[in-house]
Parts: sequence; C-alpha cells; structure tokens
Amino acid sequence: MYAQMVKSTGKSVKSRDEMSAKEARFQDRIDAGEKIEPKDWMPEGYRKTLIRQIGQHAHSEIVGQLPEGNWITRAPSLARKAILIAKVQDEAGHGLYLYCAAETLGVSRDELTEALHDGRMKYSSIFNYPTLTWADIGAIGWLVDGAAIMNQVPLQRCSFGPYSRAMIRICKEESFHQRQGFDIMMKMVNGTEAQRAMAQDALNRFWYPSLMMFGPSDKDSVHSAQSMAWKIKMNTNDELRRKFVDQTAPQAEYLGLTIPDKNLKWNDKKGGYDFSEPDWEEFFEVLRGNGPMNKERLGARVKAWDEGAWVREGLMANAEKRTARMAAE
Ligand code: BYC
Repeated sequence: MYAQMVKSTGKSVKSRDEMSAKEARFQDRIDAGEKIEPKDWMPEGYRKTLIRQIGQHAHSEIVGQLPEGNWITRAPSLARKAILIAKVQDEAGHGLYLYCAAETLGVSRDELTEALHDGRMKYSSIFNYPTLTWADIGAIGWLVDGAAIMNQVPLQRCSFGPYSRAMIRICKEESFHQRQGFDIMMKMVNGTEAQRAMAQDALNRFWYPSLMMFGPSDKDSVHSAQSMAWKIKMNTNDELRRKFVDQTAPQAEYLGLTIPDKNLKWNDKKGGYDFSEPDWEEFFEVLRGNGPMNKERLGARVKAWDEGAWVREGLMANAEKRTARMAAE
C-alpha cells in the first residue's frame, strides 16, 4: 500500500502540452500562489511526493530526539537540562503536527511508521552521527537547527495548506532551538581551553553532515524539479546550502572557531562564500544505512514502537468501547 503511495516521481517535469485539462488547472492554481487543501483534487504524483516529504520530515523530527535525548541526564546544570528537555519535547510536537499533515493525504501514522521501520522511508542523514560531548548539543542547535530553519522558512510558503501551516508553527520553535545552541557554543568558547577545544571538535564533526542535510547536489537531486514546479520545495538543495554557509561562516568567526574547510573564502564577485562540497560518497553510504549510528537509531525507534504496543492497544480498545456506548445511547 505505502509503496504505491510514495513511488518516486522521477526527474522529469510534465510540460503543459503533456498535462490533462485537470492537471493544467491544478498547475494554474499553484502558479497563482493558491493553497491546495486536502479535499481538493490533486495529481497522484503531487500527493505521493507530499506523503514522502512530509512523512520523512516527521520521522526526522522523531528520530532527531535521540541524539539530544542522550544528553538530558548529563546536562551540565539544571537550567541547561530544563532547556534541553523543552527542546526535545518540541521535536516530538513537530513530528506530531507533521504526521497529522500527512494523514490529511490519506496515509495513516501507523503505515508511515511501518515504512520507516522496514526501511522504505528515510529520515534525515544528520541523525546518524553520534553526540559525543556536551558541545555537540550546542553544535546541533546552532548548525542542525540552523540548517533546518534555512530549509523550513521557505516551506511556510509551500503550496499544500496543512504542511505550510505546520511549518509556521515549527519555525517559531526552531528559532529558539537555534539560539539555545548558539548560546551553548558561546559559553564553551568563553570557557576553559578544554571547553574551547570541545566546541571546535564539535564544529569539525558536524559541519559537513550539516551541509548534507540539504540533500544531494542539484545535479543528483531526483525530485527537485517537479517538487519546485509544484511548490512542494521552494528552493534547490544547492541554493539553500549556499545560503546556510553564507549565514553560518560569520557566526563561526564571531565564536572564534574555524570551519574545517580550507577552501572557505568570501568571494566578492558572487557575493557569497566559496566552499567545499561534502563527501557525497559518505552521504549515500549513510542513506544506505551504513552511517555510524543508523542501526542504533532505527533499533531505538523499533524498540519504542514494540514496547508501546500495549498502550496503543489499550487506547484503541477504550476508543472502540466509547464509540459502541455512544452508538447505543
Ligand atoms: N537525509 O531528490 P532529492 C530537523 C533523499 S529534521 C536523508 O534532493 P528531495 C530537526 C531524498 O529523500 C530536518 N535522505 O530529495 C529535528 C531522496 O530519497 P527518496 C528534516 C535524504 O526530497 C530534530 C533522495 O535522497 N527536514 O529539522 O527533493 C532536531 C534524493 O534527494 C537527504 C526535512 O525533512 C538527507 N539529508 O529533497 C533538530 C525538510 N537529502 O525519498 C532538527 C523537508 C535527500 O526518493 N524535506 N535525501 O527515497 C526537504 O526539504 C527535502 O525532502 C530534502 C530532500 C531537501 C531533505
């Protein structure tokens, strides 16, 4: 069932001549900036692409709790612990809004979860890297949430109503996440030599995985062309990656940290930074399930799902009883 829902739409984009009258009217609505709502007619490919993207986005929020959750018991102060708990809870909330948005397209949360667990669906590559020190929590907030904001702010204007509205709420919370990460980094760089070194080490390890969050380079992106025509994506992967580097390089300088890229250099002519591409072989290996933490991350999700079966069964039994009682009244 799920496989039919998300089958790739491929690299090509239908020309106007190839569209049916219905498809052309739909494209006109998109081009005019109208929002598409769940009960509106939509091409199957549009629906499948949205289910794939929103579902994977939801999974990323949920799996994304794991690397940071790992540090809740070891946060260096009560205040830092409270902030981190709030952030991790926010990520759970983001996952839930996004599953709800996907459900409006006719797929259930259980189906999406099963597809994640048996490897048919992905989650963001970034969460397959370990969080080794407290500075990693700073780097995640600063870089990972920073990259997420760069990607998600334009998605507030995407064509599908429930997704764009979920993005508005999520972006507000992501801004706080990014600030708290930068604040941790500020504390670390103004601390002891060992803390500064820890901050630099976290930047060294998270820089390229953060650049990978934007997806493969434009020439290798399978879905960008069609997704942009449908305004499911508002920018190409490389455009957002460049904007992220332009925003983050001065922040690293302010922190007194060095981005681990010898080619990083301001280019006056293009009005942006030159920088090195991530190692795309590593990216595709992580996508194939061979990153440093893929097995642990997926294992943790499957375990939580299996161990929570009794809660779901109990809730369903209660809901069925209540429905039967209401029907009898
Ligand atoms: N990781 O054709 P392309 C967060 C896949 S969570 C894994 O360019 P598309 C946060 C892609 O799915 C951040 N897979 O794809 C949470 C496709 O494979 P399939 C999550 C990736 O969809 C907690 C294939 O590669 N944000 O913010 O046009 C704590 C070809 O790529 C990745 C979102 O999900 C990757 N990095 O573009 C802190 C945002 N990149 O599906 C923070 C919404 C690509 O055909 N999503 N792939 O098997 C998007 O904007 C787009 O889906 C992407 C990829 C830019 C990610």
